[in-house]
Amino acid sequence: MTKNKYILNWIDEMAAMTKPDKIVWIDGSETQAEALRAEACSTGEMIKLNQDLLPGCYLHRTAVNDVARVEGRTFICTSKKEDAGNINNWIAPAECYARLSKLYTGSMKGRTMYVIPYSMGIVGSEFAKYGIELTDSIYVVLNMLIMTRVGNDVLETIGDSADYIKGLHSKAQLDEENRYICHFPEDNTIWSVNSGYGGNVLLGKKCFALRIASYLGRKEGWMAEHMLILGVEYPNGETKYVCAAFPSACGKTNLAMLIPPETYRKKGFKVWTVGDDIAWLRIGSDGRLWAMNPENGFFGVAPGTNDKSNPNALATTREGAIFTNVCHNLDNNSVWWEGLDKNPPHNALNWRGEKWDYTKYDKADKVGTSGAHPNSRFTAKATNCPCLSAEFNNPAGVPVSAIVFGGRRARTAPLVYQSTSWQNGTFVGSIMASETTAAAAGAVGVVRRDPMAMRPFVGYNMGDYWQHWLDMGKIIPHAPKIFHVNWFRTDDEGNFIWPGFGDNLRVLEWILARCEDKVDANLSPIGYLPKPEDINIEGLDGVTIDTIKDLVTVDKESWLADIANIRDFYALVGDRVPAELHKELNQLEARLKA
Ligand code: GTP
Ligand code: SPV
Ligand code: MN
Repeated sequence: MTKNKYILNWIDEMAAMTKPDKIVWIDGSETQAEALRAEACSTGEMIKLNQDLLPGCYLHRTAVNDVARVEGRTFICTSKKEDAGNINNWIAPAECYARLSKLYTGSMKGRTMYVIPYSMGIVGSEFAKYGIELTDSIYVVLNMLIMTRVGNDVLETIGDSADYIKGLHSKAQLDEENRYICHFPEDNTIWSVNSGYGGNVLLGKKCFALRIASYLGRKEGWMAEHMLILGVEYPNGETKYVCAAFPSACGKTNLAMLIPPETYRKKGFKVWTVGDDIAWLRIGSDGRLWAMNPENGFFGVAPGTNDKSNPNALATTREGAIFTNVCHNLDNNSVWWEGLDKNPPHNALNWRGEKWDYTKYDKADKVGTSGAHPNSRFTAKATNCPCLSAEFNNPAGVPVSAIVFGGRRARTAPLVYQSTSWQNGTFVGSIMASETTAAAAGAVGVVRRDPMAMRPFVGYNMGDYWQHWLDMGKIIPHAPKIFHVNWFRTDDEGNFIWPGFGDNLRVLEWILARCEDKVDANLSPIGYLPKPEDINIEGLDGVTIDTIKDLVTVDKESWLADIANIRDFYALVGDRVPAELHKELNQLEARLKA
């Protein structure tokens, strides 16, 4: 434990409000974790799966009304409303503390309060940051044990300091109407109440490592981004690193763990995973930008994960994993989800825990008829991942050659293009858009602007965030090049044109060749497009040079229609949109009209 007065006083205060029956400190030991798993199984909170098929694996179901992040109930509570900006929901801090205190009062009665000291990053390293999460959920404890670095060494490293993020979580009554995910960046505090789901309650992840960290990054001169980090190892043994920001459920985990196509494997290409969701970026003493993954595990989308699409992710989940809201196969006490294989279990419970009839599956009503919820997830240890980078535990991270933005766009965005400068790349990030997914509550498939894939995760004013990007560009001596990709263009029948997954390496190869000036490109109104013959299609079935030509065409009409939408969005972000970005937008429009 600890003698730290700030920590002890804060826990006393929180316990006086929530009134738990007892307080248990999580020490990161396997003995304690195993006892908690047993307790969760005895109450039905978790189900122990077939230990021959899935050793150390468990199933958990959340409440039916609590299956995704709730952006409408997520708040940035800065003293001034304009510091949170128009894109974030805002409540004045004093009012928010008062409102939530009522909900927390007595919310842990009859329950245990667990104290989880955790680190984002390698404990004791220069770039690590620490948090303590108080929670009344064993499920949260067990997930945090996988997703972060937990234990007494964290308390020792915090020492007497007040420098840690104070996180309070209570499931309370899981009342949807009173669900709040609130951030107080000026107080290093996160309060979450009435949810038990993923990003709402694993406070180290989106709440700390993105919302609070982005705020700290702006103050301290670094960046916290919704980005995967991967290394491409060339046949000569050299490895180049790429960071990519795609919105939730748009392919970060898949790209981070990609398996090179056969022709690339034969030549000796390998891809290594450093992170699949969050990157903390800092300028190294060598003048390059370095990326570190603050997490210790993966909280990945289950549906669609299979032996072909992502065998590395599947392998990662075969031991010590927690599955949330997937389908329970009662014949062998294992798990299943849509897209795992073509054999849905006949004797199974759906994600709600009801008897499931796979013959009733209806694509038009996935939530109502699927075995696994579309946003069902696995929580798995990074160290299980067969393609985990040797640099995963390097506290400094890895040097970044390219930053890639991307989203789901059925039409407008081409397969890949390169920005013309850091400023133009920041603009490209700021105008990103994507069709919404099941990762957040609300309608699915609606195009919305999602700058840098950070719309739900920026802990301050979006305009100031863009200004921070521009400012960083001015002080990184050897900045990465910035690109945009879209794996999701569809034909008239709605089928994806680009095969995606492992074949995305073909696009990464072009991107990295551009970073080293090894390949030419065509300058278009939106930026540099590949010459179609420079995308390697060797060994690809059904993709010809004409397919690539089609994928890299820029339809001026749909881009001009987008410009109007971007203008509206900039207006919504408001008067802190940097003048440079307005200028970039006007120039883009002029080029498209020329
Ligand atoms: P979060 O964990 O929510 O941040 O999501 P993520 O960005 O890590 O997304 P993930 O890799 O889990 O992919 C989500 C969905 O996109 C899955 O259903 C995948 O099958 C699908 N997907 C990923 N990559 C591709 C691709 O290259 N092409 C196509 N067509 N689908 C893809
Ligand atoms: C996302 O929604 O981007 C996720 C899952 O990575 S959650 O942890 O719920 O935010
Ligand atoms: Mn994510």
